[in-house]
Amino acid sequence: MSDRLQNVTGLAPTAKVPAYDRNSLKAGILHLGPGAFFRAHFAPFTDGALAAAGGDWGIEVASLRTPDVADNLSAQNGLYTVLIRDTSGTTAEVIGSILKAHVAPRDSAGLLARLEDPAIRIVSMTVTEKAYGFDPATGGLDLKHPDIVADLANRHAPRGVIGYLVEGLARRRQTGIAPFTPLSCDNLPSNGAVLKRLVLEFTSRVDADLHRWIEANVPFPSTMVDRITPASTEATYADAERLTGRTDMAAIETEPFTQWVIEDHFASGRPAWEKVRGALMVEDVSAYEKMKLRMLNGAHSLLAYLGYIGGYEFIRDVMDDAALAALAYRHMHAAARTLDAVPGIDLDDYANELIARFANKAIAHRTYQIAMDGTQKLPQRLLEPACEALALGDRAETYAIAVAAWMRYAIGERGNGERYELRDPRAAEIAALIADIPRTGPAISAALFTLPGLFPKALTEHRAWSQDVSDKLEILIQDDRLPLF
Ligand code: CS2
Repeated sequence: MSDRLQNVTGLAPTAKVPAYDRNSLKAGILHLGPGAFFRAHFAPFTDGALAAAGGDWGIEVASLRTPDVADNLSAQNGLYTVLIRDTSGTTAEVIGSILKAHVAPRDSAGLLARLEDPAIRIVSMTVTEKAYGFDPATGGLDLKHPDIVADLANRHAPRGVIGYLVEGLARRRQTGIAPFTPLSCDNLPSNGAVLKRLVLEFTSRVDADLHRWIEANVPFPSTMVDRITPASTEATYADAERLTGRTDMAAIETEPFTQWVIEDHFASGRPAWEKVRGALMVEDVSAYEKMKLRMLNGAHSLLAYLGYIGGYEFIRDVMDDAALAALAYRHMHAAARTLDAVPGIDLDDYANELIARFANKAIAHRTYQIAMDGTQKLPQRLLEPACEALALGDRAETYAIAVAAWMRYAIGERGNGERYELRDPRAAEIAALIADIPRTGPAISAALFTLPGLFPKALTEHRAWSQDVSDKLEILIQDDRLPLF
């Protein structure tokens, strides 16, 4: 094993290193949730902005739960490698924008002190859909979410995202410090607006003055984020070591494509992200967000559920099946019909580009990884656009296939009797709903349609469409070998 990656000198010439002096860099951003996606997207964009335009925009990160990533980053002075893979090979870039890593459950007071520091002007986050405490049924705060319950009861000692943001803003208001800009980078539609609503609903329950102050002073820009990032494996660490000459336990791998569309509303400045390839600053991000969630993520979920139950390990394998690749393409076009024009983007070109990205042979993106957290992903990816498609008079058949595939996956058992874990925050509820139900399309679909808050009435009460789901589920239960639809 080589030495640990700890500085940028003496690395193998195959590693690209930061083009700025890290020693004089000061932190301006605190990021919650330093998972693989953040390391493939936000941190490299910020690294690029630092190289292009400088500024005190180094990043401190904080894990709100498990310490592993933060500990690995700390052991490496914040440095880590991004491997960019495509069929022509793999390149390595060492990213220097992370300066420090915190572990919230170990030192909550330390994290709160960072939130109070006037030097921190942006608090960004990639915490996944399920961490926000968002209730898809109401669009507002989920008062049963464990973090929300805990943080409402004990707001000065938070543990969840909303609790930390609110306590950080409250302290700044109290000491007369300008607010930071909260910046959500998760795959939720209007993620900034959703975050604002959650923060305001939370504060309206605990502090009316703070509520008014946030409403008047804190911008919540929305963003559309995009870069396919499989979970790191032994192959990631081995290639990072080969290309940098150092052991790197925080290395990640990703695709060449990268895109970030950001609403340009910041309270106290931002890095020069617009100088980096793939970044676009806009007034309103919603058209881009809907396009990406419905065309990319919707098709991804469709392929992940069908692929996983059909025995395909990776999305690239699913794409090798001509019928499934054609289905993904058909779904993208169906999704495109629900979209308004997106400035500067031709939706046919976008669909073709997505098909090529999904098929990238160098990216080993597990269907099981994408299948995770279906109850948190289905609404914005599939259910809302399905309602709109039906309202437009479409049959919405590819949506019925996707929902049937999710339901087949939700049974938690392959045709050969092998069981697997659902990996969904509502897994226990799902299991209870279908425990004593016959394994048939009509019975399982009827049961899962009643999962509180998930399926809009416009779908469950649409006779032809819900029948279509039931029929397709019956076929998938009969035959895991993925009959052609
Ligand atoms: C995927 C996304 O895991 C998933 O649900 O659909 O993580 C997807 O890879 C990214 O949004 C691409 O930007």
